[in-house]
Amino acid sequence: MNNKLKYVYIFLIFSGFFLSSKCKKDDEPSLTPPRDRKEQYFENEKDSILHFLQTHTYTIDAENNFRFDTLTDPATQTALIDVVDMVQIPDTIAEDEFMYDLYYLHIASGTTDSITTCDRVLVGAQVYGFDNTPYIIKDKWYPVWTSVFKPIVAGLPLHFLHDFLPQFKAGTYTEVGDGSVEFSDYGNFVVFVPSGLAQFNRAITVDQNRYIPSYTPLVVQIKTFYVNTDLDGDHVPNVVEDLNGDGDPTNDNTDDPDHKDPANLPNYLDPDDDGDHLRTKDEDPNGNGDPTDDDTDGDGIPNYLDKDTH
Ligand SMILES: [Ca+2]
Ligand SMILES: [Ca+2]
Ligand SMILES: [Ca+2]
Ligand SMILES: [Ca+2]
Repeated sequence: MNNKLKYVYIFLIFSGFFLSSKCKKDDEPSLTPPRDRKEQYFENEKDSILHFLQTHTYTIDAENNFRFDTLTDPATQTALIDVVDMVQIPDTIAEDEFMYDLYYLHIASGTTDSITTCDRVLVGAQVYGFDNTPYIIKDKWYPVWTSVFKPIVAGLPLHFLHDFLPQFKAGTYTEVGDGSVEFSDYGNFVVFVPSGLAQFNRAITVDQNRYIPSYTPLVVQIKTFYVNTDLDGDHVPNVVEDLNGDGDPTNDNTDDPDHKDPANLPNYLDPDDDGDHLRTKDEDPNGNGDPTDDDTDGDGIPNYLDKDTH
């Protein structure tokens, strides 16, 4: 090794050393291991959620917004605990599996289209701390899209909504002249969410730099304004494009079953499902608007999924 090379070599070793020691220092906070999920729920959150429901009452205002307040007169006020329902939701991340008690207030079921696990839903969302801190600005019910199969609302992962949203229907809307719409008759519910079913150890920014802190249960209100039941517009509903029926439309791809082409879209986003260059909605010889009931060669596979039949 000549001197010049040696110098470069030593420089690289040292700069590498300094870089790695610097990185280590910067990364240190994230090296704190996350808390034990089961302990966090049973020791820090389960009782406090129950206590919150026992000691708070609520109102629903003219805009169907949920507000909670301290229960001061049990003779005239309704305690939340007396009106909520509860479902048990498994923790799918912890090694030692356990169940969360997920309490929710059913306000309205919705009136129009049913929601399936394969759809995308336009929701309004409000998120509060149990101390009434709003994490999304109050009265700002701007609609956000979420997939039911991978529900993330305003940056907050809420996977339990996968099984929850299909209990509700969408609403109706009217155009109000300035290009915006007003929603009514939608599904509406409030969930009292343990942090393990939401942000857990992450602090999440949701609205104008408001931070949802880690390890705190949340009050989440959801309104199901609108549902898109046919995302690729091919006249086959998203839920019917879930061919293996596992509730997830992202893993069904007729013209690329072995996932060889990353650019090939799964059926729920693919307007030509069998890749025969005739659009699915046009593989409808009986012309009834439903491509699923046309099987020209009688082989049990509808034309829109049958590459050799149009
Ligand atoms: Ca599927
Ligand atoms: Ca399709
Ligand atoms: Ca047809
Ligand atoms: Ca075909």
